[in-house]
Amino acid sequence: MTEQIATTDSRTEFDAKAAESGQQATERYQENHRVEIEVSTERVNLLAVEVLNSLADTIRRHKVSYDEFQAVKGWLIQVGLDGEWPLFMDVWVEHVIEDVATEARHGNKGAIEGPYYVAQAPSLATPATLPMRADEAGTPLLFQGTITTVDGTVLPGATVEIWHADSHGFYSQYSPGLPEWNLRGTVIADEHGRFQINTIEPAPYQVPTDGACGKLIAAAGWHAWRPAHLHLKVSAPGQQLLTAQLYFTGDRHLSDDIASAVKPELILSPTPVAGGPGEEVTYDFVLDPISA
Ligand code: MBD
Ligand code: FE
Repeated sequence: MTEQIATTDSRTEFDAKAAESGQQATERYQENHRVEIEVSTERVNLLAVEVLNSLADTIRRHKVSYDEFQAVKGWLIQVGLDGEWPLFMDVWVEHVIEDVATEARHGNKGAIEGPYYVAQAPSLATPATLPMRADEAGTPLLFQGTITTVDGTVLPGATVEIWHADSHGFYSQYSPGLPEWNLRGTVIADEHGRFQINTIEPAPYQVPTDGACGKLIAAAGWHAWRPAHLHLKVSAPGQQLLTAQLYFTGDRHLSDDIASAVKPELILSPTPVAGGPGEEVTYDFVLDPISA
């Protein structure tokens, strides 16, 4: 008389589907990033006219056909159905926004946030070990450094939010089968502004090939890869939030990141830990003050 109720999701990260991570990223945007801003009629008119005019120029110059127009319409609809607008915007547009937003900074270079940030990851004192599976694969990495202002003052209690893919290139909360906070944490620096984070080295990330963005990539003959990276948000009272990514020397996609987000100042060169299995690297963050 007892009914069997399947309560377990037996899928693994390798069963990740574009539409599933897309739907997650879309929901996350709607929860955390939705902004209501006042933009003047003049500015909306200026920007919308300029964007539409450059589209018109391309259509006329290359004599885009009716069939091509209808195909693009169908593709745009599919981007939405797959929930891939966050992915599309962050891969192909955010890098320019980030450059413009941070051009006046004197401290650390930043990089795009991307679609997979989750706020409120578990808070960890330094020295910290990120939440990970008991048998988490990958080269152990000790990532450490100091957080200062542009004039060299250390920032005790500064916060380093860190999130990254696992050694197969999957992010927790966007691929099935991973513990909720796997490889995500909020690390609080000590009284000298120092942090130590034990984690594993992520794998390069491939944009899902089975969704609308993947279809564009294949149709255009591009590759779908980002170099391996750590994502970071570094903050302290009175300082501007730094959103950054750090990459690894020797990665084959440093020079052709599909998201155009690599900067030379953001490349790490870890060295083997003496007598240990993993690698270590020191990288110091310099934050710009919030301007008065
Ligand atoms: C990522 O992990 C990422 O960092 C960006 C920018 C886009 C897609 C996936
Ligand atoms: Fe990423």
